[in-house]
Amino acid sequence: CEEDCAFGSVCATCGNGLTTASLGAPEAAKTRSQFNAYVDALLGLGLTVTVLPAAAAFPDSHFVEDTAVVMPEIAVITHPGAPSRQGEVATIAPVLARHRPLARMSAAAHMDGGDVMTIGKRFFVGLSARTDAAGLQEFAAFVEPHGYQVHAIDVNDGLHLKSVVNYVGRNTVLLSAEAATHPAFAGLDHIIVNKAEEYAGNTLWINDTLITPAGYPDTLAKLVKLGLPIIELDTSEFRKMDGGLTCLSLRF
Ligand code: CIR
Repeated sequence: CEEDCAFGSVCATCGNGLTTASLGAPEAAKTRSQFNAYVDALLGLGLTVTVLPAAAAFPDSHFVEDTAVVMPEIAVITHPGAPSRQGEVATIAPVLARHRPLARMSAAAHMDGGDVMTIGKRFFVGLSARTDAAGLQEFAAFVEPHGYQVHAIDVNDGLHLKSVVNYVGRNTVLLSAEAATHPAFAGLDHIIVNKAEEYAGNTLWINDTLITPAGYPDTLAKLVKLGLPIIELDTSEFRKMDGGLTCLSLRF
């Protein structure tokens, strides 16, 4: 059961962040209102929410998920793959230190939290443009002593592993057809997101409710069959910056 989460507020410079999308610039005011709706959804699910001050020097800093991986025993502070984002961890580490002992990744390794999917005591770590083999190795050294298994997954769709692959409860993973062939996902039931709706793979399972991006009817129809409550949120502005629902918070 997740009880806490931490956010970085959206700053006015959010349109200056990194992106590979060609969807135009996000509107700061609309980004903020979508962010507020997201915070309200998590409050409605019973979470205690810590909203951090906006950090104007870091236009991607509301995608706070990339700065850390939090588990019951420790919080791993990552060394993000994009140089422009590496300074974000200094704003997050002191906040997480109030909740967990910290393990800090070295500057020789790279990892974005968006590449780390957790299912119980298993971590699925995407090797991507942002997370490298050294990041995987350091992460494994931090978590294996706590009884976790770490599985490496090559990321070919999207920016991060969780851009398209996410656990949605009931032993089920939502993922692309390509990811579904990976042996690490063999023991799980699969819901395949079709190519046109890959963005909807970034669905969040929290306290047995699903939060999914609005506007992806095929994926929604498949998720409904799980029988869980579903909240749809407009994420148009985050999508313009390669972001989605999981990236906007650290949940623990
Ligand atoms: C970036 O390129 O780093 C940001 N514009 C988007 C990060 C999205 N984060 C995530 O999916 N965990």
